[in-house]
Amino acid sequence: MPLLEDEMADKPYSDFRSDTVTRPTPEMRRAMAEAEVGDDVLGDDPTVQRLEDLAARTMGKEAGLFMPSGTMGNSVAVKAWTRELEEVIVEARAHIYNMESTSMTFVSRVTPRPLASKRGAMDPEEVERNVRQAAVHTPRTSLVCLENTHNNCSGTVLPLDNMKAVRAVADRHGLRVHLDGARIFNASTASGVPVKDYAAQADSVMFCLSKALSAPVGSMLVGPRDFIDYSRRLRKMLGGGMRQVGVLAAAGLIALRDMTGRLGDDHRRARALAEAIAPLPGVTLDPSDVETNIVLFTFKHPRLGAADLIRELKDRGVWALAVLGGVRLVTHKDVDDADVARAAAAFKEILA
Ligand code: TLP
Repeated sequence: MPLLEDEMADKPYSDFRSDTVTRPTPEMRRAMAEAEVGDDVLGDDPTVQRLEDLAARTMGKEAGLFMPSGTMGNSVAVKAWTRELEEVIVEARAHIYNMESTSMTFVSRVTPRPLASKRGAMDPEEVERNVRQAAVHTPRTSLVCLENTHNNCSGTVLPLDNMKAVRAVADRHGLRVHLDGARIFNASTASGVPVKDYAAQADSVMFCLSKALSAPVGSMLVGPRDFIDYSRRLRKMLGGGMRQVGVLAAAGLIALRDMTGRLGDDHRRARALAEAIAPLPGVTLDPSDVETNIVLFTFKHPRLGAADLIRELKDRGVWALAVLGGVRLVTHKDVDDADVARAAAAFKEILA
């Protein structure tokens, strides 16, 4: 297939596993081919610098840092904000706690303190009750991590008021706040709250270019300049110093400039898909809980397990993913209304 043609024109399957599966747009591929580059470890890559500036300005922070992945962005942020013998308050289903291969304990040697929540939003009073002072037996709490949208709560939007209340608790106790905003533009699209207003509740924000925004690789970490300077050293220590990485930053610039405006389509399709499958036997799902692009449901069926359902779907050209005891389908740039119709028909054929 020619390089710049629409790769998704004639697809043999509909891939709902994640919004990470999106292919770069033809504009991205062109920009990548033509990117002005330099050695970014030596501070010479102008395209990376443009992206880091734009990311920081977009979020209302002093500085930005291009990261190879969201996981590294979160790991570096936790490492930069904490010291050993400290504790981090996280929501119990948070990605940073459940799906980043224990990076918090492995890289930062801190203890996570997971708290239950209502659809991703921790109760600020509960957060306050769990703040601990250093003592001979106990770690000191130094950081709170938030996630917006909340992946494992079906892409729910963390309400701005909830974030403000947690921020107030953090301020009362001298804690830092890190926001895993992998899908912060989805949150903003769904709620109408500007991303800067969410970012203002956190000291640092990680957001992904490689998910709903369709860049092939990359995430951004933004925050105060001294935090970013230190994070740059931590990124190098973890092996994330990249050389002529302007070829990737070029796609990231397009992701940030051009790809945030279309997310409402993904949200509409996710809701339509949820409405089609919610009534089917075995599916526990309230379509009104689907606020953005993630449809996540528990599946209990007399004849089929979740793995059987995923296999049966795949046989019909519909790819879904098993996550944290549930089944997940995610909408994104490379699935359209026809893909949603194909998924709905496959579900009905298997379950109705
Ligand atoms: N999430 C991935 C998988 O890990 C499940 C996905 O397909 O949703 N924070 C959040 C909220 C995320 O959803 C993810 C990726 C990350 C961080 C990590 O980003 P990457 O995959 O770039 O390391």
